[in-house]
Formats: sequence, C-alpha cells, structure tokens
Amino acid sequence: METTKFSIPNISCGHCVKSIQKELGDMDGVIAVEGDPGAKEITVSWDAPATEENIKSTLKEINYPAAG
Ligand SMILES: [Cu+2]
Repeated sequence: METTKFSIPNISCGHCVKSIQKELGDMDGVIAVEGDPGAKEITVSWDAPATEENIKSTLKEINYPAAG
C-alpha cells in the first residue's frame, strides 16, 4: 500500500474535504482518504489499480487540482 500526501489549494472548508473523500473513495484501489482543511492537504492510502497519476487526474476533474 502507498500513502501519498497532496496539497490542494482549492480546499476552503470541511465540506471540500468531504467531497474529495467521496469522489476519491469511489476509485478502485483507494483505501482511505484523510483530509486537513486547515493545512489544505489530503492524505490518500491507495493500491493498484489506483495510481498517483489517476488520483491527480480525478482531483483535477472535480476541481480540486493538486499543487505541484
Ligand atoms: Cu469547502
């Protein structure tokens, strides 16, 4: 299992974190999504078939693109 932290500038409140948790949670291979609205960060635990790239593209699609 991999754990990756993403910085998401568009996070403004706990609702944003909840939306991200719901959308990423629907992806095959995503195990857990923790979010910190104050730090504007999410931490994703994932395994194949998820990849860091497809997590990033989902974040972009739902308008919470990862920084960097
Ligand atoms: Cu919000």
